[in-house]
Amino acid sequence: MQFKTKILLIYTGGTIGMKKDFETGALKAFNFSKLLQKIPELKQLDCEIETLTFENPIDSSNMNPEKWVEIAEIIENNYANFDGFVVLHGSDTMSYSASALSFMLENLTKPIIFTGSQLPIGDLRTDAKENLITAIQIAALRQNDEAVIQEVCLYFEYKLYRGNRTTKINAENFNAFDSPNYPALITSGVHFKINHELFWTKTEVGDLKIHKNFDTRVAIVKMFPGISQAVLKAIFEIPTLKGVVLETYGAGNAPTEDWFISLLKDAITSGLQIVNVTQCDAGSVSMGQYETSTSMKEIGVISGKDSTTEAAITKLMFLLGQNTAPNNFKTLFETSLRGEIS
Ligand code: ASN
Repeated sequence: MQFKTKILLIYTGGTIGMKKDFETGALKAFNFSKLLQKIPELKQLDCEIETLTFENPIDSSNMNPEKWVEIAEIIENNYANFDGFVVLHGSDTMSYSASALSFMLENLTKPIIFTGSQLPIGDLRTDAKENLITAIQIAALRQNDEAVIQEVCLYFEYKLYRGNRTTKINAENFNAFDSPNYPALITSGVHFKINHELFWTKTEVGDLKIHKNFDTRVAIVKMFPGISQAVLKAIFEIPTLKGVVLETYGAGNAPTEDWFISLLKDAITSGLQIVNVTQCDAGSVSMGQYETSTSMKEIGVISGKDSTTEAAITKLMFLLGQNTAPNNFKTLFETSLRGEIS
C-alpha cells in the first residue's frame, strides 16, 4: 500500500483566517479549523492534512520570540510524524518569523513553508486559497524518497522564496513579498519551475536540533541625514543593550564625523555587537568601498553583507541567545548559517 504524504498545517493567525468584527469593522483572528472544512479543494490534494492552531490566534503584529518557540515546539513534537509543515501566519511580520525559524531549526530535512494572505480566506476575491493550496503542494513535493524542500521558505503569490531572504514590500498588492538579493526557489505557473541549484545545501547532516533562546536586548537604528548625537548616544549607552542592527546608506556608508565613530568605537569596546546593513532594498554592505565606511570597518563593525534587516535582527537575537563567544561573534555573524547571506 502506498502511503500518502502527511502535511501539518499550523495556524498562528493573520488575515488568512480573520473575520470582520461587526461592531468595530476591524479584522480579527478567529477559529480556523472550522473554516478549513469549508475548503473542499483541499480534499483533492494527494496528501493527508492535519491542522493545529494556536490556542489564541494572533495578528502577526503581536508575534514575538516566545511565539516563535511555540511554532518550533509544534514542529519538534510532530517532526517524526509529518513529511512537511505549512505555517499560516500574518503577512506583517512573516519575514521575521521565517528568518527566526530558519536559525532555530538546525539540520532540517523537511519543508517548513510559511504562507498567509492579504484577504481573508472567506472573502470572494481572496488570495488565500492559491497561497494555501500551492504551499501545501510544495511542502508535499518528494523526489527519491525525500522532501524536495528541506529549508524554511515563504510562499506568496506564485513564488517560493527562502524565508530568511524575504521582506514585506506591499500592504495593498497580493504580491506582498520580495526576496531582493536571492531568486525565487520555485515559481508556480502552469507547471512548477523548480530551481534546484538555488536550494540551501547543508554542509553537515545530523539530527534536527532546535535552538530556543533569543536575546531581545537589541535594537534597530536607521540612519538619516540629521540624526543627532544626543539620540544616538542615548541608544548606544542603554546599559542592558547587547546588539544593534545599524541601517546605513548605500553600500554600508555613514557619517565620518568624529563623534559618530567614537560613539560606535566606545560601544564596541564595551561589548556591544553592531551590525551594518543597508537601507537599500537590494545590494550589499561593502565596508571599505567608500571612505564613509572605512572607519567602521577599522573599529570592528560587523558586516551584515546582503542580509535583510529581518534576517539580521533575528540572527543577532539568535547568536546572542546562544551565548556566542565575543571573539567569535563577528566571524559567525558574517558566515552564512542558513543561506541568509550570499
Ligand atoms: N495584519 C495582518 C497580520 O499580519 C496582515 C496580513 O496577514 N495580511 O496578521
